[in-house]
Amino acid sequence: MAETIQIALVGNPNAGKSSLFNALTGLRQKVGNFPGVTVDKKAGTTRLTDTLTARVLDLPGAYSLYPKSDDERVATKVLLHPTGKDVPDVIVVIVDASNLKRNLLFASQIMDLGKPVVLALTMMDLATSKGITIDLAEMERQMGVPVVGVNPRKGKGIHALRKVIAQVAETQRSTPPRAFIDHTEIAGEWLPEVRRIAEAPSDYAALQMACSLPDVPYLQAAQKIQLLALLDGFGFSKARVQAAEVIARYARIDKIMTAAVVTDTPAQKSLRAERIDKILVHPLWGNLILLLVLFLLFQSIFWLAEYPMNWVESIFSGLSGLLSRTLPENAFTDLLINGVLAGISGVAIFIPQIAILFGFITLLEDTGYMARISFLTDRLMRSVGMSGRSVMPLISGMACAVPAVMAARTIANRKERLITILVTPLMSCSARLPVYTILIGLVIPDKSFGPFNLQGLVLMGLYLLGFVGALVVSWVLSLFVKSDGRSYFLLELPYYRMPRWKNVGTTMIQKATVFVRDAGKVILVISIALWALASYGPAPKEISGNRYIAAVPLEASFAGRMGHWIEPAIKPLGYDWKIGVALITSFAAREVFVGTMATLYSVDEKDNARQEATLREKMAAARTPQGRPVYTLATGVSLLLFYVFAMQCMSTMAIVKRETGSWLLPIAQFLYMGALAYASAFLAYVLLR
Ligand SMILES: Nc1nc2c(ncn2[C@@H]2O[C@H](COP(=O)(O)OP(=O)(O)OP(=O)(O)O)[C@@H](O)[C@H]2O)c(=O)[nH]1
Ligand SMILES: [Mg+2]
Repeated sequence: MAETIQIALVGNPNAGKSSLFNALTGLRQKVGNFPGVTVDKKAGTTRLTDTLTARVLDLPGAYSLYPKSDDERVATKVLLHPTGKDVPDVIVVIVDASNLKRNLLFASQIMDLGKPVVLALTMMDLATSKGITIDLAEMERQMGVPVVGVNPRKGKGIHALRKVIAQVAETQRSTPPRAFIDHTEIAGEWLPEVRRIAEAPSDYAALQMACSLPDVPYLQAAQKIQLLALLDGFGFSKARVQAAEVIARYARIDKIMTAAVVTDTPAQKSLRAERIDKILVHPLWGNLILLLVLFLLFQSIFWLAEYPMNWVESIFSGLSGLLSRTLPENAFTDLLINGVLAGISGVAIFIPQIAILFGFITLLEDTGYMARISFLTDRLMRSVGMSGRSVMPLISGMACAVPAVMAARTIANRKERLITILVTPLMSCSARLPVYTILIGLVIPDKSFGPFNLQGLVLMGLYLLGFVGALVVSWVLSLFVKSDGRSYFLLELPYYRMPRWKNVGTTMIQKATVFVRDAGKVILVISIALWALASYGPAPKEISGNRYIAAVPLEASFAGRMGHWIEPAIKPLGYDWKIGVALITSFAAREVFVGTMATLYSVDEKDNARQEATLREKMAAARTPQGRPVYTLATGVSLLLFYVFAMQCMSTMAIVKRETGSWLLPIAQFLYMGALAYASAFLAYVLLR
């Protein structure tokens, strides 16, 4: 049987760790061109040789062994914890060759922990175009650990890396003969004593521990007390030791670079990037371009998606027609067509739009533009109590709030992080898109003014509204949440890179599939339940014997009664009882609204000629008992606003609980968003009626 070792991929943010992880394991961990893409650890396996396999751990990026934010903490925990299932046998440090000096700082700290280390140099292509030549053999001699050049984007050097890792694992040869710097010199006489008490595996591990006290999770309280007293006696100053450490490391790194690195002509590539950035992060032009980019995004969600959406729509209505003609007429057929198929088709239609949305976001991330957006908006964000770091969570909230809330881990300041988590679900996520589209199609005329399509503009308006809502709420919260010190915003602007079109394509397909699968599961369950609730109802008093009867009119069914039950609460917003049912079911997830509507209208009209009409046609034809259209401008806008603001997503609440450790925040979020939703929907209905 093959032996299995454990390897950890660590390094600075945006150095290519996840790309390398994907190249090694064949998995598809998210990759993007900005620091802080990965915020949690992820494991995969790779075969190193015929007899050796490895469990590979992809980790969030970190700048040093002294973590400042939660994502960095995930990485350093794996490096420093002496026990646990993630303890690596070999550490692979990913070093960005185009940013060698800063990357080597972290690498040298890791080497001094005393574990077998391999350096994998990525971005060699970028370094070359910046005029940097690295002598890998000399580098290896100088560093005292194996150095391998790789390009995970192109799959180059991966085989060599596997072999080196296997050799290191088998011979343990790469524990460097001596430490990178002289720790006794920068520390003090306390070092051996600290090492003994803390049972640290190396001098540097002991020094690192001393500088991190009392925040060292794997030490016992008694050890900590002993250590603190000891250090106190020696007049230990953390700031002085850390400064001395960095100076000593850079001094040696400078020597190594003089020996192994040649830099000629000033970099063409970086000059070009600077010129582009002069415009793209310019206070005026930069913001105008940003607006234009967002505008194109929303217009194209309508333009590009229109045809594929029509195809999907006609496929499903054709299928439903075919099934109802060929299958025998019984309750099962009814369930299949009016419950399941109707519910699924309701969401499936939105696959093209969701794919386009994800494609666009991937493009922004892949090219490096996303980091520019956070740079541009830092001032705005700061003025409302967040920081430029909050922009990445907010923008990825346009796709889905669940990963977005996790992305807030990169925010080191606690206050800014909490506020960001609280307001991120206000960003319009892809699950709202189906609701927006169907309601916009119903109540907003399909008119164009020159290049502007009215429906596209309204859609953009809804997204902007969510964003503005997030800013306003953040500002209000910042008055209440206590701050733990001033924060500063440091973000590297990554190089511009050509997007990898294959990545954009696969992300579109993958995300659309996940959306259909996840939404499909919920909708399947809910639409079956709903079909039963909508098709059956309590028996009227005059029929005795049977307690429930089938084929009641929809209004008299269980679902109908449920809708009527909450009608008093939603009447002031202009909603009828069918919308009421959809509101209730979509508290599980927003897109369920469309599935519910599809099932309700399908059950309601199963015996008449409109059976094969699309959901939108059925909704457009819906009338109140007084004979007026249900979906007027007032009702439509009111409902749109409700969906902009309401927290209708169990998954988001669960993830907020996990990230903050208590139910307090998700409940607060649910309440404030609900109040905002109800108030704005009410106002819109009253004003537009
Ligand atoms: N030119 C070039 N680009 C690369 C190379 N390796 C990775 N990239 C690109 O670098 C960017 C960052 O890659 P990731 O794999 O997401 O980096 P990461 O280290 O996981 O980043 P975080 O998770 O944010 O810490 C992506 O745009 C990759 O396509 C390389 O060798 N050359
Ligand atoms: Mg990553």
